[in-house]
Amino acid sequence: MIAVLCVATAAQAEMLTNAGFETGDWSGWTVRTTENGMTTVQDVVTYDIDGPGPLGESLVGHLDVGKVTAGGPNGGVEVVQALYLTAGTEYAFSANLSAFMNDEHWGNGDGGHFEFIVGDKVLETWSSGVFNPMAYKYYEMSGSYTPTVDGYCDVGLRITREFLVSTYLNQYIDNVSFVPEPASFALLALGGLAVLRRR
Ligand SMILES: [Ca+2]
Ligand SMILES: [Ca+2]
Repeated sequence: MIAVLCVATAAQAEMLTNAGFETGDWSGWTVRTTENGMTTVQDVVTYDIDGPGPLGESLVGHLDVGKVTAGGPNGGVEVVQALYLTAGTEYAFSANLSAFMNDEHWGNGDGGHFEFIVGDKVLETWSSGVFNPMAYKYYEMSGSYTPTVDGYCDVGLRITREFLVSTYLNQYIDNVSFVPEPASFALLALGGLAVLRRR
C-alpha cells in the first residue's frame, strides 16, 4: 500500500518545470488520484490566483476534486514532479492556491484541503473550509524543508475533499516553487564567481 516515493539515483540538481502553467497545459506535471479520489476537471485557465492581492491574471492549473464514493476516505489528486533533493540543503517552498464556489444559490462544506508534499511528508496544509455561494478564497502557502537523504522525491501538492465531486466547486493552483534557500544560492553564485575569476 505504501509506495516508495523517494529514490536515490544519480545526483542532478533540478527545479520544478512549468510551475506557473505558462505553457497553457499540465506538461511537466504528473497528476494522479488518491485513494477514493478523482477530479472532473484538469485544465489551464486564465485566473487571478490571489484575488485582491498584487498578482495579476495569468494561466493557472484548474481542478475539481472530490471523493469517488461517499463512504470512503477524503479523496482528490496529487500533482507532483520528481526532483533530486540534496541532504542538508534547506529548500524554500511556496504555492498560490485558491478555490471558488461557482453557484449563486448553494454553498459547499469543503472547498478542499491543499497540502504541500515531499515524498510521504506533508510540509504544510491549507484547509479552505466552508464556502458560501459565489465565494472565492485565496492562500499563499510557504515554508522551508531540509531533506535528510539524497535522492529523487515527488514534490508538489495534494488536494482532497471530504465530499463527492461538486461540478460548481473549483480549485486553482499557480506558482508552485521548491528551490534551495537564498543562502544556498549565494554559495552556488560565489562558486560561479570563483570559477570566472580563475579565467
Ligand atoms: Ca501562472
Ligand atoms: Ca490579484
